[in-house]
Amino acid sequence: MMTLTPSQSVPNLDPAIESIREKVLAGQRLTLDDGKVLYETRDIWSVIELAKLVRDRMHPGVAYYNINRHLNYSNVCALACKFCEFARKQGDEGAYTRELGDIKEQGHKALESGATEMHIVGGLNPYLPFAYYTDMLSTLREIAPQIHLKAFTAVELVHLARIAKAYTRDDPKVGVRWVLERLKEAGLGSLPGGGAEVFDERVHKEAFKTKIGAHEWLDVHLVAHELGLNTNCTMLYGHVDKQDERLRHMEILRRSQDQALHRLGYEGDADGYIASGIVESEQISAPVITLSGERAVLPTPDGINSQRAATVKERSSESSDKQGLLPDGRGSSESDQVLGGYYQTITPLPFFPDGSALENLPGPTGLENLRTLAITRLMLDNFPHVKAFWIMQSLPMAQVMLEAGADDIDGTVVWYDITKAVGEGTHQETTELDLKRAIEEAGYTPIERDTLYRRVTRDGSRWWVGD
Ligand code: V47
Repeated sequence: MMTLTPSQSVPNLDPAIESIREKVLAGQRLTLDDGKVLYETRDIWSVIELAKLVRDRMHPGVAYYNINRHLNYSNVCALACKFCEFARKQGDEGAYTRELGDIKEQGHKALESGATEMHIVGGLNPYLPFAYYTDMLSTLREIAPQIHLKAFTAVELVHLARIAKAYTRDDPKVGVRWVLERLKEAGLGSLPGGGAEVFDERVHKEAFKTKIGAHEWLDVHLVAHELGLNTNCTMLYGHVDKQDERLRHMEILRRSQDQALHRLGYEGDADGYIASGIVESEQISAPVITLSGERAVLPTPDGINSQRAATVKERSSESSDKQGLLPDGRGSSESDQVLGGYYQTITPLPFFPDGSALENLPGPTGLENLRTLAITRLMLDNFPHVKAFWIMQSLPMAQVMLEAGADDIDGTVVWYDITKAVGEGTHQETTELDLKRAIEEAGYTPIERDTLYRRVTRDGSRWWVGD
């Protein structure tokens, strides 16, 4: 037998990864035990390589970015989540609430800067009436009808149902539906993914016990999907959470996406892997739907690309593998339809301890961030996109993230008040040139997208969706 000297040996090559590699190549759903292996292996580069393989299969050769503005309308918040450094009580130093005039100005600035999206979130301000929110949206809609308004996290929407007196304990979904319908009429285009944190009762109690829990967060997104609104989601990790709790968070989200995609007509695998012992996901009856295999057709808001779907149908008749396919008759040019109502993207958010009540904790390291991102890409096999939010990672790190599972960088941002990786103050801006340079240098073609991941084309100050 030949013995390898240390310099000839290949470090960190873990045979336990091999069975996972086979599943990934076959586009099969990974189990929570697989996730555990991915977290525990010393061979982090294989984890990253697998995530890149999936990311490249879903988005060959390209990475997305968008030109947007974040707007935090108020930091006054009734809650006191331990991880949050953003919230203030009314009258505290630094507490603010933007007047409608100020919001109008932000709308004009967004318009002038060519932004395609405004991302609007704030604290649970008990002093603002429901009309403030509908006025905010309709004012922005009037100023800039072309700009997509992605606004309000699930916890804000439950708060809005309460202040609008539409909330009932028996079925919170009813009040949330009423609120979302009003906001949609006022111009709401989609929901951001904030406030999910980590879906786990222990973490919830320890870090954000007065905030809504997993059930309510999921219900809000379910109602939004039923109303045809696309939504995003997040995972705020690296505080009091443990790795197995993150994996369960991912399982709950992918089951929730199974449900959304099934409603849109996707077939799936009725015998696919479903983790046991997780109340939130066991209640979901949809089959397992994966989109990470070679033949999967990603959902788009314009319906399924008919040419690609036809190829898929042809191939599917040759094969019994039906994962992630639309049933017959969907996706033909006659039946192309708007396919709203699913999760578009997950943004993993590393915890920043500074200024929070958990400031004694160290926060996650760079390798932990890359590993968690890669595992997120691998576990969330039915999420079309994984986003690198450079504000919380830095732009150089966001570039590295494109190699480890991310396919999208959010965005030009301009002002951001919640938390940030580098720099002081709320001015957090990068240019389109910097985003494109970061993407190109990583070996991808940059594609400017709108909020719904449609290609944006520009001619001077004009922009439109499509080529
Ligand atoms: O909801 C709060 C998190 C979120 C801290 O959907 C913290 O497209 C780290 O949700 N350290 C806001 N994170 C950001 C967010 C987001 C960002 C970009 C894109 C999208 C999208 C969503 O930040 C909050 C909370 O989960 N957060 N405090 C902290 N100390």
